[in-house]
Amino acid sequence: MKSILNIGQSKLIFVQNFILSTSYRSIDSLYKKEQGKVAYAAPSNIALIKYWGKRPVQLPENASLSFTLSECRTETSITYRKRKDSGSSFLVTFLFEGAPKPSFEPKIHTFFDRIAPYCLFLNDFEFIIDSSNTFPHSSGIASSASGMSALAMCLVEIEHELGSVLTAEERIEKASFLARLGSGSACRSIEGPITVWGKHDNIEGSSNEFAVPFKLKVHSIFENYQDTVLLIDKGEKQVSSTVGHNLMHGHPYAKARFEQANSNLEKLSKVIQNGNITQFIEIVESEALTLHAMMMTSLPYFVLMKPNTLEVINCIWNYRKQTGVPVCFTLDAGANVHLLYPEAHKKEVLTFVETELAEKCQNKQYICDCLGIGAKKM
Ligand code: 2P0
Repeated sequence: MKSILNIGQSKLIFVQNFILSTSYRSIDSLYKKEQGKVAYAAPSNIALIKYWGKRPVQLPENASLSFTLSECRTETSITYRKRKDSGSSFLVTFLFEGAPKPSFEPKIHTFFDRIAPYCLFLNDFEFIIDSSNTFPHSSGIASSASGMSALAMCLVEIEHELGSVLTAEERIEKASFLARLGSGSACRSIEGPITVWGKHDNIEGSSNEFAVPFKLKVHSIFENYQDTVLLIDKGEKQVSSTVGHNLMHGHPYAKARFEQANSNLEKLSKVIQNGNITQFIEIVESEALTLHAMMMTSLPYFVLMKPNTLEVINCIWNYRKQTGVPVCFTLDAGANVHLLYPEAHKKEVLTFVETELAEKCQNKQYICDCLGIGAKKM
């Protein structure tokens, strides 16, 4: 992407792939506003073709494809005010649900350091970031995707208010680019209902640097597709995703895995168009188990599934065999199970969840979600 960023009235900066060609920093009078407040809600997403393995900085080893969710969201507002003196350090206060959470500020500083070359205003303003999630605390649902995408949308909006001349389309692309630098999978939460991140020959416009919406035909069976998230274990994971990704360096199956993911994405892309649900189930469940197989075969090896993860998987397989209802599962980097099914089967699947699966969830908790359209201004 090539565009011109105009922070202020007269200075134009060429941006190629969001990398600025000059180290120009804005001066006081050039900003259109001195203070303001922006707010965005951004959802979580669930990968069907998994991203597991990356190169610096946050570039994926294979293309991934995800469903953007709707109900599991982070809502973030940023209040910004011009500083009297621009400094080399950032001035950020982070609030979680309205209360100060200084423990999160180092993460924000790391993120700001990384995106500073693309957001020239960061040192000239002070920021109060207030964030909250619509899903329960420590549910095992990663808030990094929704959190980083909401934050990225807010920052791009601030840049817009300050005078950036990026078009609406370019702003979305830039938000995905920035979100990726915060957390890889976050770039897939900006848009919906299906997005692809990572260069893939069969997906036009796909890029390693930001996610793009899946623009090919989507079969009606996938409209409003349901995701019931079964909260199997809400404890802290023993191994973070970042550590897990890094264990793919030198992993004995890495090369084959990256090729397999790209090939599965191509197959899934056809299935999304033709609605072949049997193939959909096969690809999606195989991807989930392969992700965990990569964890179990890395060094050090680790297991994120819990006994009830396997119990639930077996229940799903039995139920599908007995009833023919096309319900399948996928897994994130954790013990929770995402139950995926067409909206037409919602009633019977929720009965199945209540009667057989809820008791295998921690505190019988599960979250009903479905496909969504991505980040929204609040
Ligand atoms: C994914 N996951 O495609 C894969 C599948 C989890 C399982 O991307 O280090 O939080 O911030 O880039 O995005 C989780 O890893 O990792 C993840 P970083 P991220 O959704």
